[in-house]
Amino acid sequence: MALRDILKEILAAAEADLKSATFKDLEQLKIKYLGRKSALSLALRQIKDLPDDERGPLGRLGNEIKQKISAMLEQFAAGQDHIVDDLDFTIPGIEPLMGHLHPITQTIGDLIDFFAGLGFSVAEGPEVETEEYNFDLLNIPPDHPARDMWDTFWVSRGKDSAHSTLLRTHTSPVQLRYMRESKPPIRIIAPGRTFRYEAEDATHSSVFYQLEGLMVDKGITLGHLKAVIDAMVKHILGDDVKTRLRPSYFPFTEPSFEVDVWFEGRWLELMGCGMVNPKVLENGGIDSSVYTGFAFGMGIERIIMAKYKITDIRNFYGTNFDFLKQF
Ligand code: FA5
Repeated sequence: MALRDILKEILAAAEADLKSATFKDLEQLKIKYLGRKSALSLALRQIKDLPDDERGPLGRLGNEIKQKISAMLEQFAAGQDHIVDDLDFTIPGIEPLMGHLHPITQTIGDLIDFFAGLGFSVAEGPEVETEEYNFDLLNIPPDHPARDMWDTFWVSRGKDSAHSTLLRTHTSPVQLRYMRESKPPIRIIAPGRTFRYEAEDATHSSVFYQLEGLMVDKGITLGHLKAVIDAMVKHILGDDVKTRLRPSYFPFTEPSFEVDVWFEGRWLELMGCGMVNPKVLENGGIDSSVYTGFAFGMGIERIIMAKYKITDIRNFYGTNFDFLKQF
């Protein structure tokens, strides 16, 4: 076959191949038509041996065909339709990293479920609280030394304690907010964030969570308080946990106690508790000659620390994924 016809056939074959090609054939077609060992390259090599009068026209034709095929391949490569045709968007990609609830949130959820089983519902109060609710109504007047214990972050100073605000130092103000809105029998828990201006260390954070509990009814005694706390602590820490009830003082309970748990060779304070001071019941609009009640306020991080043997509370507020991933 004459060289001219061979060249024309190569072009026709390239056009036909490209018509039925898909994107993944591109590399093979480049090799087939433009590669060093392609029919086109062989033909072009033969041209230089032709007599002078044929070499010129055939050389030009050969180059034109080569450029045409290159242009066709480039155009084909640029055709996005072919690329999209070949992509399967339903193939699963790299598995995304799944997050989960923070251990504090998990524990609050667990405690809400536990207390729901005992007939307690959940109450809430504001994190920016008035001085009146955080202190006065809880029987902590302005000159009371207990205020030093709960040195705090003030937000605004108003004309009186009802108009001065602070970041609440404990969840106990929720007791008053709830009592003033409802009548006994009362059975609530109030989990939430609390704030104290204090030096941080392995067991103290200036932002931490408490879970408040309040039960008010006729005939509530210290026995009820002990039974509820015992059941809660065993629910979280297991039946073998070693705890102690230690006499203490809070202006809003009488008598008052602290509950400690044995942790890493020492007693770790878990919560304060006691029988609601009659003055506080009256401040909540409840007749203290008819009703009695108990209350407690537990540090949520502390009970998680005891459960998982976490020795530094600051882990809860960091972004150390090795720590957080374990829960
Ligand atoms: C109170 O806050 C009382 N409102 C508790 C209470 C409620 C007593 C109802 C009686 C009746 P206290 O300051 O002891 O008490 O704090 C209670 C618990 O919060 C502590 O036992 C501890 O578990 C936790 N806690 C206190 N301060 C911190 C802190 N800086 N970081 C982490 N946890 C803390």
